[in-house]
Amino acid sequence: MMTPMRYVVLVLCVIVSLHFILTVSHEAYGNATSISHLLAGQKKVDDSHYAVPDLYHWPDNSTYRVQDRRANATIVMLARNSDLKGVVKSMKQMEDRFNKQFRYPYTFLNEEPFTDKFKETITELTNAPVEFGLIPREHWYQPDWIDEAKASAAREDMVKNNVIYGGSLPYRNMCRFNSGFFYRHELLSKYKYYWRVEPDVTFFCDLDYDPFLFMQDHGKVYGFTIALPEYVETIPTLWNTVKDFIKKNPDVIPADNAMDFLSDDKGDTYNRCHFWSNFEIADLDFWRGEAYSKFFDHLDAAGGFYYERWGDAPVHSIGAALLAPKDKLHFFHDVGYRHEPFQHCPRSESHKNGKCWCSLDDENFDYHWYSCLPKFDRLFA
Ligand SMILES: Nc1nc2c(ncn2[C@@H]2O[C@H](COP(=O)(O)OP(=O)(O)OP(=O)(O)O)[C@@H](O)[C@H]2O)c(=O)[nH]1
Ligand SMILES: [Mg+2]
Repeated sequence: MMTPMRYVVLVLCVIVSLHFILTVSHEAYGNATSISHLLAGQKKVDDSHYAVPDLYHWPDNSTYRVQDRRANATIVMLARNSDLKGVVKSMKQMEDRFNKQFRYPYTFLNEEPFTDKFKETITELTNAPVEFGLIPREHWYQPDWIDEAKASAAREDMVKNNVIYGGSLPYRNMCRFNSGFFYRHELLSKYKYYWRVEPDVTFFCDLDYDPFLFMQDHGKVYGFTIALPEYVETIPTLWNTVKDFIKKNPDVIPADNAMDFLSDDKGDTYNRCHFWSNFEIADLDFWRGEAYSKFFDHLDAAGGFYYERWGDAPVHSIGAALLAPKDKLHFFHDVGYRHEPFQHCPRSESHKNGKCWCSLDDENFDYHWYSCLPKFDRLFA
């Protein structure tokens, strides 16, 4: 063989060997370079099994109509007065893309009273009813039984390690409130379903069906749009606490749960996958039920909301994936959505039906190497 040819062969061999080693040793690399992933990049993903039946969709000419059949549901936003600008951005889109037709009531919650300016600005944006609620102190602030010296040492450590929101006490209050208290607020007690919305999000597509009725008719308890792994530094002892709960409460865990979304080794370790809880359409009664109440109390008693920085996203996700049969979880593939820095853009027919303005060519997180959606897909494969 001629010398230059030998080099070419050698380089090719090194590349192939490296690819093989990385595929075997790094699951994320393997996923990202797999044939199915590459095909997904070519928009060939079949998402038909996530489709919402035609009978839920309203034809185009039926705008501004409040449907006869309605779910008992609210759109809920936790916000500070200082979040107003981002709240308005999210809410205007919510109205234009969906709620102008459906007129579901809004519920705003805050641990401080909302200002008149906040309330007036919000109520101008919609014809739907709006309620503003004050969060009871005992649902928000760090409980007395938390060892403050231990908690503040943990915060300082996280600041040193550049953990996002690692030094923030309000952020921890917010995560604990969203994990275990929002659904107990008196303004939410009359509702069964909610759609959680955050400031500064983007909705890319028109939604011409009622997602709450879909949830209700199909017995779904939790709906999401984006799934990804949690930062390991924020949850060092979360999974051991969960395993302890499983051991003590086997009776509340259904056999057909979604453990394989959470763990790659049948529950021994947590793969950190969670549904991104800044978007949620879910059943309040599921959180209020016996299983999740026990689950939340168990986690809360361990103190990890303050001694670490447990987020409501992994807590809700582990709760939903563990305590509900897997077919009660729903991927809202037809809701085009962005919360910085990730977005989900509906594919194929849904993109056209929703008149979506997100591009499918880039930025779609679904089959990005960091996405946990493939693990959700595999639950039903
Ligand atoms: N009332 C109140 N709401 C809060 C507080 N902190 C956060 N929130 C709300 O809780 C939700 C989550 O907070 P975010 O700051 O968006 O947290 P995040 O999504 O993890 O981080 P970002 O990337 O900053 O969006 C949002 O709806 C906020 O408006 C707080 O101290 N008080
Ligand atoms: Mg946010």
